[in-house]
Amino acid sequence: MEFSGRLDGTLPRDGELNPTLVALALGLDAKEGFPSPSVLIGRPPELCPGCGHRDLYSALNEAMDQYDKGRQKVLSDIGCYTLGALDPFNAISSCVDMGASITMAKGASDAGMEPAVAVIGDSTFTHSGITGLLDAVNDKSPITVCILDNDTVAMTGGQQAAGEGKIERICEAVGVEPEHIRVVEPVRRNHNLMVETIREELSYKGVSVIIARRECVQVLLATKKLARKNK
Ligand SMILES: Cc1ncc(C[n+]2csc(CCOP(=O)(O)OP(=O)(O)O)c2C)c(N)n1
Ligand code: SF4
Repeated sequence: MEFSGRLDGTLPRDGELNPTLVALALGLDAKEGFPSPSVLIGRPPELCPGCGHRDLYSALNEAMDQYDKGRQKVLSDIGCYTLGALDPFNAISSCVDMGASITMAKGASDAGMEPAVAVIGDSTFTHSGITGLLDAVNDKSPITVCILDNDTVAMTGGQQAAGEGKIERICEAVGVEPEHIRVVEPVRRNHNLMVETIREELSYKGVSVIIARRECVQVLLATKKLARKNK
């Protein structure tokens, strides 16, 4: 049998595969960006229904409403929460690498952006966000860091998060003042409370951390399913 792919040059040897590259490799017309656009409806990825990231972004957007949208950017990172860059939220403006959100927010703050906000997942924070937070604390930079703590590494399949049960203590250990480490539960009924909390911390001229903590819905469902199976 004959195989085509990366080795014979049908596909590029490096980088991610996307629908256009796959369409071209299959000999389909990729001009429309996707094979057979007449039978397939574009379905951009989105946060799961019920995901806590949704509630945090709704509150963050409302809290940020009072600032100039053209000038104001929310720096973010890679994880499920990156989907907050898309409709209907359009809440974040960057995703560079794991941990860049905090250092970018600090840099933006140094350059005069106010408020400077970073959004980062709990696993990304423990991977390489802590050093940026320490830097911001040392420089007393006025930044607000939202740590979206869903108790897992959701985007890569639900592995155990390295910072489980330790996020507040880590923030305190690098020097964030305890009264500016705020924990919220991102659920719809807490919307107004979250908006208020975020607004308070956006106006604080120092480092603040808002931890939005609610378990990933998919992990919760999988755990429940497993528990039922093992009964
Ligand atoms: C250096 C590096 N290692 C691993 C990955 C793969 N990766 C993508 S997102 C992610 C973590 C996401 O977890 P979290 O920040 O908790 O966000 P969640 O998906 O749970 O919302 C990882 C490990 C990566 N993008 N870069
Ligand atoms: S897998 Fe979990 S964290 Fe990711 S979008 Fe779905 S509910 Fe949210």
